[in-house]
Amino acid sequence: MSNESSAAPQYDVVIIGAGFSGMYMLHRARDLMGLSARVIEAGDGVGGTWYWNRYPGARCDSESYYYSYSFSSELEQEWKWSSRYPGQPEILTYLDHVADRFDLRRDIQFENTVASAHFNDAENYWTLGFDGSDETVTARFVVGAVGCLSLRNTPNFPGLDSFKGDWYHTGAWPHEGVDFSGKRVGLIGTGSTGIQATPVIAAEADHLTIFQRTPNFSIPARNAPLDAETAAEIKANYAEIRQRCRESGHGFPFETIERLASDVSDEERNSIYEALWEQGGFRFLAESFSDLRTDQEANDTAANFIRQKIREMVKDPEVAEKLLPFNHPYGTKRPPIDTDYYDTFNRDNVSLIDVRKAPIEAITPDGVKTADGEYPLDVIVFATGFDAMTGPLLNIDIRGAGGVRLADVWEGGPRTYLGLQVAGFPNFFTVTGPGSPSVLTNMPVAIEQHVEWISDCIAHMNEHGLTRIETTDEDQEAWVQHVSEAADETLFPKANSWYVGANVPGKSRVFMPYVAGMDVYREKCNEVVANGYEGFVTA
Ligand code: NA7
Repeated sequence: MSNESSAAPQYDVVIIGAGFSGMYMLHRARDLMGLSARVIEAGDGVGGTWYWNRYPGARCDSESYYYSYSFSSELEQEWKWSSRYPGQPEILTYLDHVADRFDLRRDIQFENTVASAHFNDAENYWTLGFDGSDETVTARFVVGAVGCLSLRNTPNFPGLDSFKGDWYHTGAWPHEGVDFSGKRVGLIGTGSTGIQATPVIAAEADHLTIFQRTPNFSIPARNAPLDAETAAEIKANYAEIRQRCRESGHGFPFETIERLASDVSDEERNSIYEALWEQGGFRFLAESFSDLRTDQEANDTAANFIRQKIREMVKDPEVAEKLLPFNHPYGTKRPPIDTDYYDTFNRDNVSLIDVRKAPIEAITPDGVKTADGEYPLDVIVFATGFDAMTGPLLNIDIRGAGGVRLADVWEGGPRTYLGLQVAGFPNFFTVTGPGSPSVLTNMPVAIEQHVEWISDCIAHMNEHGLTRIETTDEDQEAWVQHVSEAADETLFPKANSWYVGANVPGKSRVFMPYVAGMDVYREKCNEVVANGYEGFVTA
């Protein structure tokens, strides 16, 4: 690949990834701004996360009516969601519909994986190269819409190659599905994915063995069909619902609660938790008390409530004990929500293995070997998550001004200004990058804000005849510091979560998302613009 060409770049904008972010970015750049734009996508269809994660039980933990685009009122009025939480197939059908409705596919290059992105410092454009091809694409601007959870984390257990059965990572599930009937299945990982997959696999398999390293706090989802009356009410009030999402701290249309856990009696607190437990979903965290993620004692009240529920739901006290979370405050790892997760441990064909006590040592030809035994299996499912937030970008050989490698700049953890740009990488924007509220938010809300900010920035540059925009080291360092201080005011850093990169051996421990809230962040981004793109240098 060459960086030397002085021909005009082929595109105004090249977008990496055709998920929620990339699709909207394409629509804005091409249809609303009249720019030449191209999306490069590794898969053979749109959908990003929802294209790859086809595992049994895959479902969104945000409710369908607000886990969707808000940019087109026609789209939101015409689309019909079937249930409270949309399943993966339905979300993918929705995204396929969006691709067709806005005629996006003609500008998406499928089955191409971006391997490199190099900046031409003299002429201010990027050249992108692909895996297994000599083809290159050039663009004035690059938008990394690569997703936060798209680079799979498959632990490097010795012997995996020798396994005689089949193994799968939930994040690259076969399109034709997997038949578990009559099979002895092993599932490694009890994050949101493992918790969703467990009941569905258990119902089909001959036997399911779950290998758990860390028990989690899971809240019932209470999924149900979305009845016609509720759907009509949502549609009638969509403008207000969207407004509430945009103005909220986490992109949800929930009620803002100012009450502290210590403001109420034990009895009242318990009945608040009980009512939210019955309602199901993220409201348990969002609408109970405002200090659950900042005050350990407050957190303990919620954690103890959930532990008691687990004890009540799981009949075998020894199994229940193993399922009790013990090493992180509630809500400091991504809180899962579930359908019948704990009940599944009452089935005869399910066993739970604690691999914290006796770690997995190897995969053998016949199954999984831990420090205290071997478990014969026909199928192994890795629900072991992702190299989150930084992984998908670092998986590309990104070189900025002067050939500086992103991998070197981020060696000690991600450094960004607003999660939108990295100093030394002009004209390269990231959607929901580290340093922005991102994964702590209902994602479409964070995505739309970023895509709109980036589009407006490019429009501003075009209006003013500018060809280069880059943040400064100084502004970036101040932002990195602020992101870190914001996290330190909370309980988040206490957990070994993927938010801090703890799930990937050797990854620098840095709290990556910005915790202060989408509302605060949105205001900051608006201020940056009002102050003439403060923190950026343009030319
Ligand atoms: P997560 O939340 O990262 O969960 C991965 C699970 O896999 C978690 O229980 C891990 O245990 C476990 N894991 C990872 N590596 C190992 C090894 N080496 N041995 C045993 N167990 C291991 O990923 P998910 O796919 O569930 O969820 C990702 C996000 O998708 C989710 O947060 C939502 O935002 C949607 P650990 O907790 O690290 O001890």
